[in-house]
Amino acid sequence: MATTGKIIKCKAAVCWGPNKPLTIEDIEVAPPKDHEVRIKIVATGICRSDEHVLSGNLSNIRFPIILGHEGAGIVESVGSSVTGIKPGDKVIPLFVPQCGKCRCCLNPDSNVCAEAAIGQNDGTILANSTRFTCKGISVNNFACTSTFTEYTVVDDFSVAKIHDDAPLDKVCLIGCGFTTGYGSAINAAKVKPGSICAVFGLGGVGLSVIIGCKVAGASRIIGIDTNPNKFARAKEFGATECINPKDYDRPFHEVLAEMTGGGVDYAFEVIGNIEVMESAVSSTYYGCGTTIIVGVAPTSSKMSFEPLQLLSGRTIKGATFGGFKSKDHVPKLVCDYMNKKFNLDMLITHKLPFEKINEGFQLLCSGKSVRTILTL
Ligand code: CND
Ligand code: ZN
Ligand code: ZN
Repeated sequence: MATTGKIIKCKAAVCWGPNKPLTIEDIEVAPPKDHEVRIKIVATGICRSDEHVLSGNLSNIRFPIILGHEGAGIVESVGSSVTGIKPGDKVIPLFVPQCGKCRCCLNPDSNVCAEAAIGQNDGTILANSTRFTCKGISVNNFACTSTFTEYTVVDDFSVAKIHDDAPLDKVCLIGCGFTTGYGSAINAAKVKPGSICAVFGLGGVGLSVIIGCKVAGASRIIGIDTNPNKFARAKEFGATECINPKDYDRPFHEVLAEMTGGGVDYAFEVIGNIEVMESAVSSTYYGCGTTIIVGVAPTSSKMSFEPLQLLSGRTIKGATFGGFKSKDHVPKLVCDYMNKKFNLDMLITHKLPFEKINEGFQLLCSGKSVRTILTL
């Protein structure tokens, strides 16, 4: 391509610090180095985890930064030593990389990657540097991906090649929301047929948990949200009933215990709220209930529970990206979507041009949207 090996000037939404609107800036994107891939982003979703950074909930972030971790695009150029990916390929950047070599990658029971620690904690990856510059200032990378930009550069272990015919404005949700929720039910919880599930939080990730619970054959899926406007869509996805904790003036786990003969088999926290996490644990059946923490809680916050709650057989666990090994599974999930094994189109409530990104965040914060897709 004409741009290969050159700096690309393009637009990006730069986050200069917490509690400030994103600003669309002219940035420069350096060419990919060894083992790196430069991607033209075509579509990206807005996930609550991006908003957690904007609102200052995640304090280990270095600014300025380009957020976004749920995108899809087309490879513009590749650095030396990159194999299996070439210019023109459709790809999904992976916020959980899969290097294939680290202790996590080599363990079939883990899906995180030791390489991600570099990117997530200090705002860089790419050999501890960044390829973004704005007004002469170097701008950090977010979650190994940074999709709120026309062009991004990622490591080759942080990108999956997908089917040539994949609709990028839909399958971008396989880059986070859909996969995170769906996998939390089928991989992390391993929901059993006939079981009772409770899903706390009915946003894009929570609705995807419902898809997974339904596929796994749960007999009851109880959707829980403080915003009753979320209930109709949750029922379309497969929730058998929906309830609002605000409608009760007693501990919510007591309400769920009464409804379910003592507690649910699986409780999913898909909000990022410590009190809800504690309530979710208490809502599970004492003898065998499992709680899956999916929501991202503020940095350094702590949840508490009585150890006795675990001695009777409860389990508490968490999952990132739904427990899927990213490079292996993202291409397959894209094909499954194209073969209509599941439908994620209903997660998309809004579409906006990239320049209206702040409007997209307002729709999320006001509870009006599930997923807004930005097109670039
Ligand atoms: P979104 O904000 O769309 O959904 C959250 C839902 O929770 C909304 O419908 C709210 O109305 C509801 N809610 C808020 N407070 C309460 C409450 N106290 N009780 C009941 N309901 C409430 O968020 P999302 O679906 O995009 O993301 C959900 C969480 O998942 C969020 O914390 C995000 O950061 C996290 C996440 C995790 C991962 C992972 O890999 N584990 C990846 N991406 C996002
Ligand atoms: Zn996400
Ligand atoms: Zn690894």
